[in-house]
Amino acid sequence: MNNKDNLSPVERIKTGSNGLRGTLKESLSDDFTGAIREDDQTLIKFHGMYQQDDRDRREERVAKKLEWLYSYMIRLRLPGGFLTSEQWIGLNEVAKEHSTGTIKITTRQTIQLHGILKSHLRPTIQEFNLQHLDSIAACGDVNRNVTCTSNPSESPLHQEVYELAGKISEMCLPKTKAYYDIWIDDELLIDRKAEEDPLYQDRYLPRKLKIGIAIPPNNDVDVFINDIALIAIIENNKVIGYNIAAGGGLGATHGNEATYPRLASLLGFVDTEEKALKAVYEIITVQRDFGNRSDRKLSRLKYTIDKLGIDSYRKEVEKRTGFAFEAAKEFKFEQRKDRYGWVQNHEGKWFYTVFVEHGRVLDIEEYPLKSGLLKIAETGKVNFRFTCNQNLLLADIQEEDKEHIESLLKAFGISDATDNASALRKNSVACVALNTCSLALAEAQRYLPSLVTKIEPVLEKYGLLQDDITIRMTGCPNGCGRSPNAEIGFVGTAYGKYNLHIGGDRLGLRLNTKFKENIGESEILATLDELFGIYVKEKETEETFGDFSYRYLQTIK
Ligand code: SRM
Ligand code: SF4
Repeated sequence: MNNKDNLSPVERIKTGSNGLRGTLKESLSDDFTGAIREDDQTLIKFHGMYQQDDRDRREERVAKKLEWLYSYMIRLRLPGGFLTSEQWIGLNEVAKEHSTGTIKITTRQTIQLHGILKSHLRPTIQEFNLQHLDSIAACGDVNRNVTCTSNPSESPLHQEVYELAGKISEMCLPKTKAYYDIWIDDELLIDRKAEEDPLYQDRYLPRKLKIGIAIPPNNDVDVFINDIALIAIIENNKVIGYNIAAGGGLGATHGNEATYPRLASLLGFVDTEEKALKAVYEIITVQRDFGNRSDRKLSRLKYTIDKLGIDSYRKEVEKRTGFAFEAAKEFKFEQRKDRYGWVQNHEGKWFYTVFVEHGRVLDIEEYPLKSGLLKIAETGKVNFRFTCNQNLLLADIQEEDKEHIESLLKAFGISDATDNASALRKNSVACVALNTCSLALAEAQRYLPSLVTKIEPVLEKYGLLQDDITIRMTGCPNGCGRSPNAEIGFVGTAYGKYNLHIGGDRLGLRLNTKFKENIGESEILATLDELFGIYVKEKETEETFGDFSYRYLQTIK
């Protein structure tokens, strides 16, 4: 447990925040600046928002003696990543009125809007509220958006597992009503008793916490990167329980050897949903009580587990739940990618997975994706689901509506864009990075598409264009685009420079290793050319690029 004298400044901000209210109301009504007060910048995260600035315009603003161009990003809480068509239409309206207009699908199955000015924050949240949407706890030192295998056609049991994602999200919501108080209803009276929070108390967690649920054989959620990972175990077409793992997380800091990416370790199996919920709850309370509150770089659950040891952690959880984990059950993942195009589920409903490059839903002259999706939503015949690979599914389409949806997909170029993208492009993920992310050292979502265009001819030369190689890029080592468990991972080091990592596996079960440091585009292309050449010559039958690279790395050590 923590020494009270040695707490990080964020700890003081949380405990002194009056239930996450701080001085947010005062900050919002200060018209002299587009920013909010420093402590409130920490608290606003718990309400699903980040203060950011347009980094492309910093120099221009400073030259004009203006403050940076501050704006806010809002992230929705959408456990399992689901919106009705009505909500999608509402989201389009909000994006148009209050943000840059681009709808960003994140790597955790939800939506972000960027570029919202301070004066637009309350109207944005109020309009979301009318759509029954909120951003509570989408960021901050609490449980984040709970992810769940996205494609319902994958299993008749999807609904049950998806509902568990919602239950976990509800169970882990902070009890404070500050969100409603600040953003929606000025008149709300603070009821301290009702706001008592046995899970988070008044100090919340030492750091963010993430939970994901996978339904084998699909690991599209990259389940082992989560602080808490649940794997549905299915026998005779029934969910018989969940394997539970803990301690995943991908972030690290350049030059700080004490930080590292890690995949979750299996704790064991529980045979009921009730036990799964209880286990999740107590894994969180152990992290709350034992996590590092002095050094935020070492405060994620993965470090607590490595400090205590997995067996001690398990024992402490079992002491609190009152039951023991059973030995983990066998399971097998067979794929991590999204199933693009049409698939039909056991009830005869149709699903179409749209390829959305890096989750950016916008209109560009030659590709009006956003208008097309809006038109499709306006039919009222689809639901929207989001994937952890930053794509979206048009879901629950009846047989009689399929032809109409198909014609709209064609008319707006959406099915062509999905069909014609190379396998490498469809397996690419990039984080936001510049121009909004304050931590970015290099570009990611604005650069990876053009880099892929340059890698494609290299792959073609070796007959690999349709190989499902996963390629991921992040603008810094925090891993938001999950580059540490890609077959090819790029990690930004400086503008135009990246560390190149190889050797991750295709299913998300092995982290990659740094192969080249701080290289620019020409060296990236030359290195990949050489590696692909060796791969086609030396690979074993059916060996993926990731598995080959892993083996290759051992031989050149
Ligand atoms: Fe992330 C911080 C964007 C998924 C690890 N992440 C950030 C911030 C908020 C930057 C900041 O703190 O100021 C980025 C905002 C950029 C922007 O302008 O929007 C940001 N993270 C994202 C998103 C939007 C990337 C995307 O392009 O999709 C993803 C939003 C997910 C969501 O909906 O909740 C996103 N972030 C991830 C993931 C992947 C995942 O969870 O599947 C990771 C790696 C897994 C993990 O958590 O370890 C991730 N983000 C981080 C970290 C490193 C945390 C650590 O403890 O190691 C930071 C930095 C931090 O927290 O200090 C970070
Ligand atoms: Fe920003 Fe780094 Fe996350 Fe990319 S990986 S969004 S650059 S924090």
